[in-house]
Amino acid sequence: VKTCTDCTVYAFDHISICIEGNIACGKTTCLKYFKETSNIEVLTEPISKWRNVRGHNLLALMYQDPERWGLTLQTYVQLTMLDLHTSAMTAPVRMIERSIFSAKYIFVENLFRSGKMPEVDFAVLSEWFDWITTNVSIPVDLIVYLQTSPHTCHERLKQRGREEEKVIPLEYLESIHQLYEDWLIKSISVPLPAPVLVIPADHDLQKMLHQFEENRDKILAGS
Ligand code: DCM
Ligand code: MG
Repeated sequence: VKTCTDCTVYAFDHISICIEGNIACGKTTCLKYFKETSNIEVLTEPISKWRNVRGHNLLALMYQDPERWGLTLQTYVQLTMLDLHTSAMTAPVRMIERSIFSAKYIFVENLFRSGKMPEVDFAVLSEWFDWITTNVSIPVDLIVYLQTSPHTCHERLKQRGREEEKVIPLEYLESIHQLYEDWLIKSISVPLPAPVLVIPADHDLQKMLHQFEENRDKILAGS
């Protein structure tokens, strides 16, 4: 392992993997498994920041009134994800929960398409996103898609019982699912930043851990 302090040089022989999937699909379980069984850097979604921006719970505000707070949350999500992607790597392999890409292509897109985000808000977020992805290098080598049915996610969401998410109906998870499928499976409408490895994720924990084990070399090689 090289211990180089020059990040631009360092980044080239490093691997970044994004774990993608619907809300409560099992991303955290996947990240936890790899964190515990390998020597990689694991970056989880900065949800604690979204729940506490200088004392404001922006995630809760967004779920209570998406028309009013969608832009505010997604602007902050974009900033915090950019911060994750551009932070100096602490190991040769990095695994990130979601990405700045899914924030835009899935969550912002969903707010807009469902009529909960005014077109001008969508335009401003898109301008920011286009500027960032044109001017900042965000290397992604592999996307791991934990593919679930919306129904499974709905059950897991109820089980984990995150307060802000109690208002999420099955239809919301169905819309998010559809956007994920269009992006990562059908590859329509928006570009793919990296190749996709699909892992069926409706199974119980034991089977999921087994599948992570089976795919571990492929995943950690970023291919
Ligand atoms: N979330 C959001 N917008 C994003 C990313 C995430 O509204 N761009 C929300 C969806 C979930 C929570 O944050 O309520 C993340 O939880 P999970 O990792 O299980 O999807
Ligand atoms: Mg999570």
